[in-house]
Amino acid sequence: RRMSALSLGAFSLARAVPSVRRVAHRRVSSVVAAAAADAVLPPAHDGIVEASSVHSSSLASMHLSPPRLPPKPLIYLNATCPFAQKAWIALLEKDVDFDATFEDLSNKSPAMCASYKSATPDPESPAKVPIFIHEGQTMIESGLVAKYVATAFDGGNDILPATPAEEYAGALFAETFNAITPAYFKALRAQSQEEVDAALDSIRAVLQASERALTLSGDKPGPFAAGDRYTLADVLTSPMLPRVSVVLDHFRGFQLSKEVKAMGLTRLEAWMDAVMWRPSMTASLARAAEEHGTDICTALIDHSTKFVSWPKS
Ligand SMILES: N[C@@H](CCC(=O)N[C@@H](CS)C(=O)NCC(=O)O)C(=O)O
Repeated sequence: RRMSALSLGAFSLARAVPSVRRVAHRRVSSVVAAAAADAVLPPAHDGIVEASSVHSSSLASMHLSPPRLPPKPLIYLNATCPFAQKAWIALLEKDVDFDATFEDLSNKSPAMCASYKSATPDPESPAKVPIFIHEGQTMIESGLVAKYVATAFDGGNDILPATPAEEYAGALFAETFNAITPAYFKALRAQSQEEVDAALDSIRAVLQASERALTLSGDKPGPFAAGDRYTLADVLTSPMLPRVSVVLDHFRGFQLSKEVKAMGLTRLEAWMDAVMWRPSMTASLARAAEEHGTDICTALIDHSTKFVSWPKS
């Protein structure tokens, strides 16, 4: 079974993803093309190329090389990994000019493995995406990378919380909502209907608690995790939405938006719509589908098949 359309409340993956396809293609694939081309000399930034080419013959006669520009930030991604998408969304939100390498996780590149090895405190850990390299520093762990990106780059949207109160509200929501991740993997890895049902009940409890987290801080405005501004808390939570929605519907018959509606979780429903329509979300999903060579629903389902061994197909 393959789904071509999926809706999360007012958000429809089918509607949103094709509409941003062109933008996503231009933005991210030019980044990837640049990554392939920059092995010798990174593409120059505004104006500097011209300046150095004008003088290249005189520089050559003086045995000088044109000035080398620092390489762009580089991220190792996997198109359909939810953790990688957190770091990816942060880069798109901050409008960072970055190179991206998409990894096949069943056949990781030696460069990715070497980068991970150089950055992990755990020498036994398999290499994982995302890995981010900026100004000579190699960084791992999606939450840390997303926070680094939010802090280190000036451009784009300011996604840092503006006040300690905003930071607290966002973090409370993120901690609460992210309990969905282990429950999601339990639902996929379940070996019986009882285990599936227990995992789905845990997911319902997380959704209920997430609604409470959104309403606890008094009359804080929505629709985002920390209030009326999109912040890191949204970056660190929203990538699980398309997975829970598409993949659990496909394998376990769990319909996220229907459940949220039936449970009357109106703040959560508004949050889901707001974060799913974010251009950084739709663009990264569109690019992921393109990289996978399918529609986004098929891409997410294919990524997750490896976790499901019951019932045998
Ligand atoms: N805690 C890590 C988890 C990253 C992770 O598990 N990435 C998966 C892909 S979704 C991976 O690279 N797995 C490769 C492997 O385990 O061999 C983070 O948040 O960055």
